[in-house]
Amino acid sequence: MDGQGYRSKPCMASKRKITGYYLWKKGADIQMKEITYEKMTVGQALVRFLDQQYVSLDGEAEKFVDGVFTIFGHGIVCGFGQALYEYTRINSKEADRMKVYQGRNEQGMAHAAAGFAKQNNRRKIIACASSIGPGAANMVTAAADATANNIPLLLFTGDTFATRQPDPVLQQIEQFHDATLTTSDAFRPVSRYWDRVSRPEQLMSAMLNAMQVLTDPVLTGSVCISLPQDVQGESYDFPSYFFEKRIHRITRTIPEADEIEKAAEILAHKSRPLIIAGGGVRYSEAGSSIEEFCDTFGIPFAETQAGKSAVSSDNPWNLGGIGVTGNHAANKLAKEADCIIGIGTKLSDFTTASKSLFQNPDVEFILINASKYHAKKLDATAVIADAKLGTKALFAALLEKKDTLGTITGNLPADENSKRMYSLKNDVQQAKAEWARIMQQITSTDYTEEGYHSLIKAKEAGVEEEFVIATGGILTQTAAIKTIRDTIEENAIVVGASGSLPGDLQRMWTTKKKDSYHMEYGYSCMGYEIAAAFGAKLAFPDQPCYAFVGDGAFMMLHSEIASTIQEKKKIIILLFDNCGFGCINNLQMGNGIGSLATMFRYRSEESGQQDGALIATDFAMIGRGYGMAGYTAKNREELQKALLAAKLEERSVLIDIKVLPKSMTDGYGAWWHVGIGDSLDPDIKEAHQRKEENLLKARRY
Ligand SMILES: Cc1ncc(C[n+]2csc(CCOP(=O)(O)OP(=O)(O)O)c2C)c(N)n1
Repeated sequence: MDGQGYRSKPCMASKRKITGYYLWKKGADIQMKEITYEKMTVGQALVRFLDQQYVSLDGEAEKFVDGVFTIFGHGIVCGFGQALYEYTRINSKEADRMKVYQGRNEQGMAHAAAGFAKQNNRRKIIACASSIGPGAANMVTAAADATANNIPLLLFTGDTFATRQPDPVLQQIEQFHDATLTTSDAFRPVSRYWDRVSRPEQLMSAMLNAMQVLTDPVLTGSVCISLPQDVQGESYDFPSYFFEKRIHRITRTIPEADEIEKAAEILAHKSRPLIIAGGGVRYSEAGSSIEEFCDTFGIPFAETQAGKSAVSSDNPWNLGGIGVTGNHAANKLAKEADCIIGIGTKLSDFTTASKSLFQNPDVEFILINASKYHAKKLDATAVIADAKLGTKALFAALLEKKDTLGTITGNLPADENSKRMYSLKNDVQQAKAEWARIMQQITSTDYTEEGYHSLIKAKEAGVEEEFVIATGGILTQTAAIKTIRDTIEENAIVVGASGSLPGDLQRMWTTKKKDSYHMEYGYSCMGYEIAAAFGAKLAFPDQPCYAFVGDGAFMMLHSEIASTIQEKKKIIILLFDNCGFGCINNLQMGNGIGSLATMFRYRSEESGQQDGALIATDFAMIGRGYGMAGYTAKNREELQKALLAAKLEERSVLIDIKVLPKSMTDGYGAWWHVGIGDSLDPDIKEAHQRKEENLLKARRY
């Protein structure tokens, strides 16, 4: 609403609808506007408010709240649930009316909502509503996940009675030292905004604050609004202006001229710069600005997990994934770079190789980020700005200095200094060619009884032979990924989060279509994959959606398969079964520790330990049990056939891919800092010493 207003007391003309006056200041004039107050419950007011929220980025307004995901239970089904029931029926003729989705597990449904928001580049959400107690507690993990990834997630937790009259209610914890504590309080540390609506009138400020946080590019994450169940059903005279259509503008922070000048001055004197494109590039839709920047100045760029697919892999300056899960080309150039320009990245330990990646003694950092917190990391020269506006401003400032630059190329005339740029171009091409050669090698190997060498060296003796006997699988994970990339649609959205797959995909996956790579690697939460693939499919029903998931993560959470069937939204689950928590087994054994509780083995009667035979699971049958099409692939041909058949299926599909343990990619020139202690065991001692040596190379902050 424009102008500033205040309201007079409502006159109690009618029991249901009452009117009052709103004094409206427009310029110098004071205008009087009649306003209506409507008596309704908190639940009814909330639903009506949600349906009137819109967002706009660069001027285009779109509806923000697509619907509500819920698993009803006590504390949510009567107040809010009743309101949803009424509202979605009354408005049933409207094309964009809010929908109600049925979850199967509260964590799963909240991940699906986060996947939906991420795939919509944070411009559309599905709110989630849970019952009190365990229903709410189940969403805590998903709340943390969304906050770590800066994804808007709006959660309503049903809560105990504000009046406390029936306490203790079913599922109430009852903390003796603090009567105000309930399960909803567990969301405080994982939410960007937290509130409890203990009186009906608090709903208004709570929801306005919630919207402001959800639509702020810097703050966005989880918002938890706790709704005591009695308050949801209480009535109040809500003013009509609470229900007016609101357009929340997603702001682009404009860079300060002096910050840009400082950054341009540093960059102008560098000859081996490297850009790191993070998630901010995706959300700000800065991909083409980065391309223009890199083409013009001859600067290569690398992708973080969240930044991948903002620019096509075909761009000659795109080196691909960087860091611990990065490839040879990106990590090589990162080590040599004399200037790192981080755009929209929070520089996680995976991106910086635990701050050890940048080894050029002259390296300086320029960080463009809408968040001051992230822009100031690594003691960088900060440009606090939206990724797109910051990149464009730096581009313009650098053009001004074109006569003194060492890296000019593209549309601009070459001069003496441009020789340095040419050497960089050669280096980029060479590094990429070397990585392509490695890729060719690692994707063309299958298991053979003799002469087979796994990429991961630290392993239990004979584990591959055992695996072949247990499952019949002879595929390597790397060959499977190549087969998938070669077979599936170019516009397929691939979703992942945990295990060894994000690493392999960041290194190996190539993208042509914008935003087709959907990786949750801020929290790397097992269980996100399938739920979020469903969310991505709800967001883009016309694009094929694939969930890349390990057997461990599948077993942890796959409940939303049932929701994909219910909504007739086809997803294809690519399940990589290596009979274990593979990446953790690698981490364990790679640090000199023996294999313990990371492979899926029977408990042996002789040893009393879980070191018996590998446990084979028929995951395709589980898929079929849900009503999906289920395929098993034990070699490349079977995998390719299954992928082609999956394309033709109308329903969701699960392909159970039996991939050899230890056949994922290993590190390519980047170290990851994990807390390995000293030990008398020689293997662990050696790992500890390696850590100490690497620590010497790492920056301290
Ligand atoms: C909810 C959750 N619990 C634990 C972890 C720690 N963790 C990360 S990867 C992983 C094992 C994943 O195994 P799997 O899904 O089979 O994938 P693989 O490593 O074999 O490719 C574990 C336990 C996590 N990331 N998320």
